[in-house]
Amino acid sequence: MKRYSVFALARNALRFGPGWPALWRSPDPKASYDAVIVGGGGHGLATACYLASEHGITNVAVLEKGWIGGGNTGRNTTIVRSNYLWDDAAALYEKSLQLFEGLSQALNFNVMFSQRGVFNLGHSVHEMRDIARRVNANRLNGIDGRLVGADELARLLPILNVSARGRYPVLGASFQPRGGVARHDAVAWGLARAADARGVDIIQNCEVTGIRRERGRVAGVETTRGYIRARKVGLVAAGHSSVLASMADVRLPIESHPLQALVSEPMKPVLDTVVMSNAVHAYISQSDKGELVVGAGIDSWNGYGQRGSFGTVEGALAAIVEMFPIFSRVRMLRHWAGIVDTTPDACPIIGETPVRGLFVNCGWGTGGFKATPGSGWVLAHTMATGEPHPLNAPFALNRFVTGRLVDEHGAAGVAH
Ligand code: FAD
Ligand code: PYC
Repeated sequence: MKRYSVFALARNALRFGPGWPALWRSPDPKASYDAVIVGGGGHGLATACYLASEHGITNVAVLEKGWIGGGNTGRNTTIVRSNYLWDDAAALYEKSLQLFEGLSQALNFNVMFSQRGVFNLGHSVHEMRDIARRVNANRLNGIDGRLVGADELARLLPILNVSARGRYPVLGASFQPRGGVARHDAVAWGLARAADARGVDIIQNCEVTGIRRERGRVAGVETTRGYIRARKVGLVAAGHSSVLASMADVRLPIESHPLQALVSEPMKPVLDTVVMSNAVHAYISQSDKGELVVGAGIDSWNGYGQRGSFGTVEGALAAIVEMFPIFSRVRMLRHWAGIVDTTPDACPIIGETPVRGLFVNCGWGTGGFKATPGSGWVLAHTMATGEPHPLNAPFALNRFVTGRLVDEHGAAGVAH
């Protein structure tokens, strides 16, 4: 087996050599497009991909100030699940999970979606009641999930410390078997390749620096590579959304916070599922390379530094070690942060802004990786037809005026 893979590697190296084919072109920007997407993360790429594949709109550019997937898409801990409390949010995340289930086939690109199940732990009677309520709501919505008690958890996860003497004893959990993880880079690369194949121009190192309007509607974007005209512009820039929207005098109820993660040295398989704990601000899975992937809660202050603070990861690791004493001597290799875009109800904002032709898709905060295909699906529909898709209609910007919020802080999975 080992010999085979070494030979296969050598054969491919010789076959492709330095001329390994690029997955997408690198065109110069055109003067004008039917639609411009600002932000080459997973959500922007998915939007462009579905604009082309589902709506036949192919004269599209994705403008990315850095490199494809270099924002939160390439910085997240890749957890995918759809166990949200309220019907509107559950439907949107469940659509995305279903798209994930067919994504490798649809893109002909292995996004390594691994449905290894996701546990959300409860550490108090109050939390267990919330978890039970969420599991019941999920089941009424046809979403898989069940409640697991501490005894069953101890059997399913023998390395988890369920002792009643812990500082935050584990009383039980919800379990979504269809949840899991996917390879974040592959999601971005597969979507980029599919969009490019349909004619979408993916333009990296192209920062949007201004948004021009004419008679109340969007006319185009100023960029570091010149002015580009477009009558439809989608802002899909996660933590930078409010900065971009302000270029068109649109005010978004978004706060940008660093969110951190870190990985350990690789080790033999020891954890075959995903474990999250909102109360202790920590979650963990094991990558296919064997690294433990650990995440923390947000840094509570606003910021744009993609570093994060030491105190936050120290707290997360203390919690991990209490829950998994077996990991107490594991060495952590590297850590980083991404800038997440949090909203007052922990739900996204998707739709047209008061500026005609200017759309936003943001506010996914700490939990938008799982939504990548679903978010692109609904924004593509909204931009193509000028009408929200039924799945994103509840997530319009004006809910912060009408007060029809969809509070998903409990299901968001990461403490805010
Ligand atoms: P991004 O991938 O950030 O893409 C936005 C792009 O816009 C960036 O590439 C940026 O460079 C570009 N941009 C910004 N300004 C401009 C400009 N002026 N001009 C041109 N381009 C611009 N979610 C989950 O579901 N599960 C998880 O396990 C999970 N874990 C996370 C862990 C961490 C540490 C972090 C930081 C986030 C996590 N998330 C998770 C959240 C998730 O990563 C994001 O919600 C999601 O990836 C957002 O995707 P996006 O495409 O909208 O944003
Ligand atoms: O939304 O599931 C989630 C999540 C896990 C880690 C960060 N976000």
